[in-house]
Amino acid sequence: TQKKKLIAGNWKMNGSLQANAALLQALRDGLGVPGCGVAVAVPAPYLAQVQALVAGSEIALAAQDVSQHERGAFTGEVSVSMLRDFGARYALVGHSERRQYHGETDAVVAAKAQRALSGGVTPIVCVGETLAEREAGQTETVVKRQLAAVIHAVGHCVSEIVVAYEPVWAIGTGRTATPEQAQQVHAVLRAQLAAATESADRVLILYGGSMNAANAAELLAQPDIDGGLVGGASLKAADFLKIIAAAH
Ligand code: G2H
Repeated sequence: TQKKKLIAGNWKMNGSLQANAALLQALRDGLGVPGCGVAVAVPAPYLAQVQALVAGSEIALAAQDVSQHERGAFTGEVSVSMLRDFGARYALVGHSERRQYHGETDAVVAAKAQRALSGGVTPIVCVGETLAEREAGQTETVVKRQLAAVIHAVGHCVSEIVVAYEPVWAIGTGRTATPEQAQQVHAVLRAQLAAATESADRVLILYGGSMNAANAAELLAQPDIDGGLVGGASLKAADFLKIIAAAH
């Protein structure tokens, strides 16, 4: 495909004022003119800091979550208009850690994706099966169910979302899906998108789960893998830059 790939770092709950400044400086120094889109998903308290650190660069700002509500009595939540105030272009939605540890259901994830879109922030919708689900042969059923909820909620805006396939058993475990395993699921997701929009080819489907400098190129060479959502390896500038360089 000719479309520009996207490499998004997901810092998760890591970082500090000092570490963020050093990481962004190293990224900016090494980035040049990237052949792909680049984003960093940072903890909410650092949005303002990182907005300033990426200003004038090719690096886009992303949040790791967004509330499904517009405003009001939702203690601890961050709204899409708040993200917009700090220049966030993307928000992760439904990361497996949110689903697993914070009880986010398909319905909540779908509502968040819809809220992000209507507030002008592109949701990066994460889907993926657990090891037990894969071993039970349910991979396709699970990811299709997760994506279907979002497609239903966003209606004709489906071509504006980004999807990230993250097999839960590959997250932070050092165990990556093989390029063939990942491609197989990406093709299923592409077909599901194609049934909902004529622009399915334009939708970026990222792979996430222990993507690193050594395995990125072969994953990104698959026809339906349009980029990466990178956790651990996005915290080291040299590794993240290598992954970016592998995305053309
Ligand atoms: C999957 C990924 C980034 P890691 O969660 O979202 O993390 O690359 O550390 O597996």
